Amino acid sequence: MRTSHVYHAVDSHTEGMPTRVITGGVGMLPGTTMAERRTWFLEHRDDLRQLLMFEPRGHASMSGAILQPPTRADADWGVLYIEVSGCLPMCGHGTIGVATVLVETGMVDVVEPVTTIRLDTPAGLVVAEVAVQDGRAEHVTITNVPSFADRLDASVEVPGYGAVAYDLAFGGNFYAIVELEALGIEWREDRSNRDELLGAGLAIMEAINATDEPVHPERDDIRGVHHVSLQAPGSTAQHSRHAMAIHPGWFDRSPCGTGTSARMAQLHARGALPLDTEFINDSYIGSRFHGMLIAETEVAGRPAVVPTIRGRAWITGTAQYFLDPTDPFPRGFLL
Ligand code: PYC
Repeated sequence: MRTSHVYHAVDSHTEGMPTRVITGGVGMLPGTTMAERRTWFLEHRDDLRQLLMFEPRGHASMSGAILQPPTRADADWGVLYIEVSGCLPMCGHGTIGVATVLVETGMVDVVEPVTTIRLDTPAGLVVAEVAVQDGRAEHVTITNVPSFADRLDASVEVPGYGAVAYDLAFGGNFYAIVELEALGIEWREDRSNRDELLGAGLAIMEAINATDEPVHPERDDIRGVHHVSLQAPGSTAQHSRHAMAIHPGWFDRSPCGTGTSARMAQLHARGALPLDTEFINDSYIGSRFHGMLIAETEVAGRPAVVPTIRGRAWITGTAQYFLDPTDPFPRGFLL
């Protein structure tokens, strides 16, 4: 065995969606904020993201997080989200996975019944309250960054689908929210038409980005829509189900924490979801997050809300990932 680097990982899944938490081997990234570190990493170390996420160490729907020392005094850990698509500013399932790993490996001081962890993310400070019993992280509630509806009742011309009606909301990433019925696509419990759903989601995000790319009003490093939430028939402001199509071509297995935040911001802007009211969001595979809006706020003068998301994660293993100098795929690959 030969390796030029060893990367230490604790693998987990949050309601079905993997989070490979890199606990060692990367070192401290340059940057005075996690947003700067994200930009630096994308420019200089995208090879490392690909090594850790792509095949043969990962797969086409892989997701993870690199732990860092925080860049702000009020945070316990810094988090850089990595996935097959790039580096998200914020990831809800990833944060629930990170908080579970930090507690169950003793990387934070564990307090029962609730351990509070303050995470420095590229999108801002995110607080995770971990319900702990006998050392086990039972569930995690995150208080996400301010979320807002960017546009309601918008329409975009999508090749093959004509004019598609959508709402667009921000919950740490931008989400286009589309009713599946309006697209004329069936919801199938056996997911046998997943290619059709994915194709529609990718075509919609491409059309929106080409004609009216969203940009965060305070952060021009957060732009573009790479997630389309396809709402199942019967979804309501109390209980929704969706398939989350993600660039470049996969579905979130979890109910998507930032997507749930965006959905709640959309419903609130439509007057359908008041504060302090439970919202249940189910994923494409039927796993569940519980959400709640706890405050109203503003982002660059726009009405916004503060969402919380509750979900569960499980550690699935630990690993050391190697890169042999003769490995012909130092950046991995995707099929
Ligand atoms: O949980 O926020 C989330 C997320 C984003 C992409 C995949 N999961």
